[in-house]
Amino acid sequence: MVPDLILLHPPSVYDFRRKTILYGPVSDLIPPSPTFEMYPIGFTSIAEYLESAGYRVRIVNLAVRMLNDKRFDAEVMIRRLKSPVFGIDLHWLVHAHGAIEIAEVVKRCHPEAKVVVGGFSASYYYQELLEHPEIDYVLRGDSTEEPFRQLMDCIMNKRQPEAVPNLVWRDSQGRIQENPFSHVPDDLSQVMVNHYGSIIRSVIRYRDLASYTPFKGWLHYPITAVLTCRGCTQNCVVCGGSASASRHFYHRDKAVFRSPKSVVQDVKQIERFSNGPIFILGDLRQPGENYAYELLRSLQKNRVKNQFILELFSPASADFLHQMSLSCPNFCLEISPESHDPEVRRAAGKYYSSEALEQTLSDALDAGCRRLDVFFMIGLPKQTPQSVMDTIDYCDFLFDRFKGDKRLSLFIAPLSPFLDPGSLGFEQPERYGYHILFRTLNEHRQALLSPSWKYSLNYETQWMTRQQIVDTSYEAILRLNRLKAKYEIIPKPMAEAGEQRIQAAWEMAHRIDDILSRGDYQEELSHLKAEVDGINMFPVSEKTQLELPVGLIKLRPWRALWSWATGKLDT
Ligand code: B12
Ligand code: SF4
Repeated sequence: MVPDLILLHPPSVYDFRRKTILYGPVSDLIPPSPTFEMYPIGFTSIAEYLESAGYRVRIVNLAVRMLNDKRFDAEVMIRRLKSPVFGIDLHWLVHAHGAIEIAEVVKRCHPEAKVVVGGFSASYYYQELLEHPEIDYVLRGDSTEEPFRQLMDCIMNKRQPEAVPNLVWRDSQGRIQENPFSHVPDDLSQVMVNHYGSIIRSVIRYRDLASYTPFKGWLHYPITAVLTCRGCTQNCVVCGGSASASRHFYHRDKAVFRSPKSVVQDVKQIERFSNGPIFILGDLRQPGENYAYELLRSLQKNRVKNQFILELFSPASADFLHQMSLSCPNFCLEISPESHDPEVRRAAGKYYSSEALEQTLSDALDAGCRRLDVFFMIGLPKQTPQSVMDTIDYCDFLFDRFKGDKRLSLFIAPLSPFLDPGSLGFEQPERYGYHILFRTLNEHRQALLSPSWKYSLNYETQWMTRQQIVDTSYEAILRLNRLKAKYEIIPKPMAEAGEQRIQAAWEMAHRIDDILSRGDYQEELSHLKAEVDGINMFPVSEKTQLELPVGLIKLRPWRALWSWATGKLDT
C-alpha cells in the first residue's frame, strides 16, 4: 500500500555510528539518547489530519531504527520506501545535520518525489534551508496540519502552491517564493482529535511497529505525552518555545489551549493500549485556575489506572496539589526552579522565591505525590561556577529538610548542546550576558560533528566559558550523585555506576581536548572510538531515576486492535 506521504525522523548526526563524538550529558534528563531519536508529537497530528482528509500517511523513525540495529541501513530503507511526498522534521536544532543529510538521500533515491521540511528550527532557518536544492518546501509554524493538507492537494493535483499559507517554496524558475505566514489557529478543536487511534491504525496497516517507536526502549517503558496547548505563556530566557519566541518567529501572539474534554479523551485513548505513565505537558494553570480545576475534576471522574506526570511552572497552593492527588493518585510532579539563587532564577525568567518553592515541595509531599522531580540548570545568566556548587549545597539542604524522603528527586544538567534560536538569550545576548558562538544553520550543523560536546555548545556566558560549563557540569552531577548516595535516595550500586560514568566521561573530555590541541587529530581520535562509544552507551542513572514503575504488561496491542476494529478508539 503506497502512502501519499512518508514522515521521516532523522538522527541528530546522520552517520553517528561511524563518528567519534563524546556527547556529554545533553539528553540525560529525557527518555531519548543523544541521537535525539524521538520524533515530534506533531507527526501524529499531521498524520491524523491528513488521513481524515483522505491521504495515507506513514511515519518512519529512522533514528530509532539506526539505534536499535547496527546493521540497519537508512539509505536502503529509504530507497525501498515509495511515496510522492516525504516530510522531514527539523523541529529541534539538534537535528540540523541529520535532517539535511536525510533530505539528500531521499532526493538521490527518489528524484521525482517532493521533500517538505517543517518544525520550529525549519521555521526559523527556512531561508538557509531552501539553499539546499534537495528541499522543495518549508512549512513554517507550530500548526501545519491544514497548510500541509493544502500543499498535498497542490502536489497531487500538480497545482502551484501559491495560496498555501506559511509555505516557502521554489517555483518552476527556481525562484524562492515566500507565502504569507498567516495560518496560526487559535482553536485546536480540529487537530489532535484521535491521533493515537490514527497511529495504531497505521502501525497495523504498514505492519511496522519498529518505525513508529518514539524512542529506544519505549516498548519497555511506554511513556506517552498529552499536550494541552500550542505556544506558552512563560518567557524563560533560554527557551525557543517561549511566548516571546512564538510571537516573533512563529507568529503566535498568544498560547492556545485544548479543551479539558479533548485532553481527557486523549488520556482515555492511551489507557486502551498502554499501562505506561502519561505525561500531561505544560502547567495546567496556564489558561487560569478554572481550566486547571475543570480538567483535574474531569480526570477524577474518568479515572484511568495509568500513573500521571504533571508539571508546575511556578509554586502552587496546597489546595491545588490536593486536587491533583484526588484526580491522579500517586501522581509524579515536576518543577524547574533552575537555580537555588532567586537572582539567577529571576535572570532566567522565573519570578518566585525559594520559600514559595519549598512550601510547594512540602505541600506536594503531604498531598501524597509519589515522586517529586526538581530540575536545576547550568548555563544561566548571572550564574557562576560557584553559584552552581551552591545549588548543590542547596540540594543537600533540601534532602536534609525533607529527611531524605525518597520521593524527592533532584537533578541538574547543563543547557546543551544549544541555547535555542528564537529564545530571548539567543536574540538579545548582550542583555542577558550570552556570547553566541554559532548563528547560522550551517554553523550548528558543523558544530554537531565536533568530537566533544564542549565544542558543540553554541554559547558561553559572561560568567562561564565553555570549559567552565563542561567542568562545572561534571563536578555538579558528580556531587549530586554522591548526595543521593549519602541520603540513600538511590541504591549504592546505582550511585557507584553513576560515579564511574561521570568520572570516565570527564576524563575523556580532557583527553579529547588534549588530542585536539596537538593539531592533526583525526587518526588519534578514531582510536578512541570504542572507548567513547562505551561512555556514551553507559546506562545513565538519572534516566533510570526518572522512570516510574510499569507493570509486567506494558502495552495492550490486542486490546488496542480490538478497540480500533470496533470503532471504540474513535470515541
Ligand atoms: C513537549 C516538548 C518536548 C518533549 C517531546 C515531545 C515530542 N515528542 O514532541 C520532550 C520533553 C521529550 C522534549 C525533548 C526535547 N526538547 Co522539547 N519541547 C517540548 C515543548 C514544551 C512543547 C512542544 C509541543 O507542544 N509541540 C506541539 C506539537 C503538536 O507540535 P510539534 O510537535 O511542535 O509539531 C508541529 C510543528 O512543529 C510542525 N512540525 C513538526 N515537525 C514537522 C515536520 C514537517 C515535515 C512539517 C511540515 C511540520 C512539522 O507541525 C506540527 C503540527 O502542527 C516545546 C516548547 C514549546 N512551547 O513549544 C519544547 C521544545 C520544542 N523543545 C526543545 C528542545 C531543545 C528539546 C531537546 C533537544 C532538549 C534536550 N537537549 O534534551 C529534546 C529533544 C528530544 C528528541 N527529539 O529526542 C526546544 C526546541 C528549540 C529548537 N529550535 O531546537 C523547545 C522549543 C523549547 C525547549 N527548550 O524545551 N521536548
Ligand atoms: S521552558 Fe519556559 S517558556 Fe519554554 S515551554 Fe517551558 S515554561 Fe514555556
